[in-house]
Amino acid sequence: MPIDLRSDTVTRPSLGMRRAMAEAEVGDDVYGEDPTVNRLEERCALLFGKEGALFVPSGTMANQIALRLHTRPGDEVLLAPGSHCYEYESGGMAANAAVQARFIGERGVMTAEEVAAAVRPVTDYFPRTALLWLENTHNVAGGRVFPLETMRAAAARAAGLGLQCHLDGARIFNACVASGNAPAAYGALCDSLSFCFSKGLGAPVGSILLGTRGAITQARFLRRRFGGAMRQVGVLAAAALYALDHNVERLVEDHANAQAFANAIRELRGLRVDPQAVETNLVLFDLDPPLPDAATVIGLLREKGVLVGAVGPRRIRAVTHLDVSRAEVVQAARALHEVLGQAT
Ligand code: TLP
Repeated sequence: MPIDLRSDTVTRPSLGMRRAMAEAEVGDDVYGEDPTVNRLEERCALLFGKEGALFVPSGTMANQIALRLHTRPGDEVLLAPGSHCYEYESGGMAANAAVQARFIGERGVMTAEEVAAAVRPVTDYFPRTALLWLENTHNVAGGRVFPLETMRAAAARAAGLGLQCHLDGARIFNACVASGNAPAAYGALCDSLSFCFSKGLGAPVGSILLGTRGAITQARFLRRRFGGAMRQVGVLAAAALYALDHNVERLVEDHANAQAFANAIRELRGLRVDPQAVETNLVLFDLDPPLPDAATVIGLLREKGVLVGAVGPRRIRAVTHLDVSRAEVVQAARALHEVLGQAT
């Protein structure tokens, strides 16, 4: 088996999780009759202090539904450059919600002042600024944790200006564990929030969307329209419940492993990595010439049984997760030394 650092999405359900899935009590969730799904939705809503929750197949679907909930065609959405819903959802913002993006902030974080400055006056020629979109941790910013006070202030200013606010919390538990903030602290500052079970939490499938009771009723309708209404899906909800019980606190190990990886590669000549910028389980590093580019290094690492991904022509991302140990992370760093011809 290769050491797979491409993403935390690559984790496989553990034996314990598979057992929980096999034993799950199920029913037809389209009739609202799957007791395991109902239990999961209630638990998540409670955990984040929201009225309602909806289990959906993917983080992308949660985001796409959220965009539809909070906007009308032609509206403008304020979001940080590189946000997942803009970059990696196959143009869904435009295709599904028909909205346009306005980028604010830097490395995934925006201030209240930046929000206020970007909201358009109401006229008959500007688009309507409808939604503030937050992402925490921020993927393209290298798993950065959005500082809670800054986030609260940005969201409060947006609310004061009549905007809705959604938090793409695909990796919200990484943010919680790294910062010590409770999930409800994030739930309190936004109108809706989504997070994924299928990343660091180790479940095979599934994300959740949280919001007001009214928003979730509407979201249920949109999920159906997007083809995401599922039947005896308690088998997947059981994996998600298992993940909440067993795989949240252990995220600190992934963060420590990411830190160890960054430290182990930081003295490589021509490679730029900032271990201090590694706050959670993502490590970004850049390769300066004369080092080979990202595609070449990825190919060479693959030959040594190490998988990583490119996020730019000279930028690589390595992600730690519950299927890679400290020893494997150290081995991956050693492989990188070798392929860059700098083994000691
Ligand atoms: N991110 C994936 C890829 O799509 C890039 C990854 O490997 O990191 N929000 C954020 C912040 C995400 O990072 C992702 C997945 C999603 C949403 C979408 O989740 P899924 O893949 O379940 O649709």
